Amino acid sequence: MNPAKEFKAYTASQQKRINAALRSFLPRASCRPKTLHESMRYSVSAGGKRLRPILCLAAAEACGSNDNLAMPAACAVEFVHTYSLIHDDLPCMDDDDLRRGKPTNHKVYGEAVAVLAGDALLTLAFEVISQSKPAGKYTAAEMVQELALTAGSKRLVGGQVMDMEGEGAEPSARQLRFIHESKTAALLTCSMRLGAMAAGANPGKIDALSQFGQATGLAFQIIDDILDITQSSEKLGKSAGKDLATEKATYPSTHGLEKSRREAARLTEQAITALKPLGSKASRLREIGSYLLDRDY
Ligand code: GRG
Repeated sequence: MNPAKEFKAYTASQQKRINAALRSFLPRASCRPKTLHESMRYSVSAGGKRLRPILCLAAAEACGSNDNLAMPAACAVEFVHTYSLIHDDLPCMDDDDLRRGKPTNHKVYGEAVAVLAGDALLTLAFEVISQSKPAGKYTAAEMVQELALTAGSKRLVGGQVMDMEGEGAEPSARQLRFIHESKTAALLTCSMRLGAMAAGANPGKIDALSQFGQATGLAFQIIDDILDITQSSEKLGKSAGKDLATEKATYPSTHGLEKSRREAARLTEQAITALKPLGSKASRLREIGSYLLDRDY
């Protein structure tokens, strides 16, 4: 099999494992109250690249562990991510009606249920990660804390508030970087750290993987903003062209497409260099980093 085909088969097989695990952690759609559980399952199973759980499992593998140990953490991160998408799409936030190629949660279930489905997914994430059985010196409680710090007011939620407050005004380069670090890179970095913690990795490896997560996360956001300009809604499964329509300041709107591509490539190179201490065990992560730079959706 050629390398591109092999990588495609690897991601498809990881997505399949992750989807099965996500389903197993979610309450059944028939469980009372039915509408809420249907709504949670709707957004989780609507699709999505499963990038964060794939990274979490690959980080555990890069630390020499069986990646099954990281599966509860991988699913917890995807639940947090899906909650953030449901809430971000609400009329009081980004107000969108297309996500993962389907109508957004509130368009199907109404705003109140969408808010509550997001709340319940966030809570479920902590129930699931608390079931982790890490291999080495870390405890499940430390993994819970890692996820809580990432999802909280200084990272995910804080980034969202900074983003909202910046609307209509041109954010400085520093502000834009803070928003990208908090809204995007923090959860990718957390995925890496949780995979490493589940594997019982030493601080040197955790640091290397965190650097990879941070740089890849910033590159991921730049590429996301480029795709918003260059791709169709159909291809992306979410509304394209929104940043231009709402005059939102992004890396490409400030620096242009070419400079943005160069910056994403520079960050990806930085991310891959950070993996040096992990040697050949990190080859999947290198492939994922390169794939994310070249992705078209
Ligand atoms: C706490 C409400 C709340 C929001 C936090 C994550 C977030 C901030 C908002 C979601 C919308 C957004 C533009 C986030 C930036 C990160 C990003 C590009 C998310 C999309 O991730 P993909 O492409 O999505 O991995 P899929 O659908 O493939 O999982």
